[in-house]
Amino acid sequence: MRTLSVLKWVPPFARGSVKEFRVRWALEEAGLPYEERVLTPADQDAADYRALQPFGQVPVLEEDGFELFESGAIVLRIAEKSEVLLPRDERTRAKAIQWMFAAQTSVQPSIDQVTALDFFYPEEEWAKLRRPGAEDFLKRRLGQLAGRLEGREWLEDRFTAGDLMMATVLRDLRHRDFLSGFPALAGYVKRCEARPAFQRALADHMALYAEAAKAEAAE
Ligand SMILES: N[C@@H](CCC(=O)N[C@@H](CS)C(=O)NCC(=O)O)C(=O)O
Repeated sequence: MRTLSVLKWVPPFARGSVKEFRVRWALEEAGLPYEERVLTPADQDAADYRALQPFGQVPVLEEDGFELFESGAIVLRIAEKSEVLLPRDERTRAKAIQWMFAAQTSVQPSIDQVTALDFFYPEEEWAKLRRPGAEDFLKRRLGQLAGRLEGREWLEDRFTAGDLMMATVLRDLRHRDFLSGFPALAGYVKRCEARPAFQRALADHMALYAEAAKAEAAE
């Protein structure tokens, strides 16, 4: 029995970016079935959930009485069970794990700076002053990553969990057209999104919010 914690409601901009999504995608790539544990805000605050995830966040993956939080740690655990995500060769595995860390620590922060301004502080004066610097830094990072992907299909010689993590990070920019300035990145994200496992995971993730989306459209 395998259960993934998910949020009952998130605002429209977050749909498709909630950190449980990358775990769903990894589970689909690995062919591992799972059920959802759907959390309300009260569930997130409840002592039993805080015991599993001290910050009350998703995802938590529960597997046969073993619980793990942090999406990166969970994806790595799943990847260790599937050659689709982590090659057997020890050095090739290390490279894939290197990219998982790079996505979360070298790329994600530059994206988070911009998305925080866009989603949470769109009109604040201080945010308007901060935006050009944050965007310049982001474009520099994207340019460096695009350099790596120029002429390559994946970050290494084949798709791995490193690509899965990098693609979920880059997708956080889809509300703006940053990637169109970097064709190597835009094409890379499209290739990742075309994977059947990605499509299945996204459909299941978005199904959670289908009712809310209908109600919002009717407003
Ligand atoms: N570093 C954590 C971050 C998890 C996280 O930020 N989860 C968000 C959704 S994307 C969440 O649960 N937010 C609800 C909250 O903080 O109350 C991970 O990657 O698992």
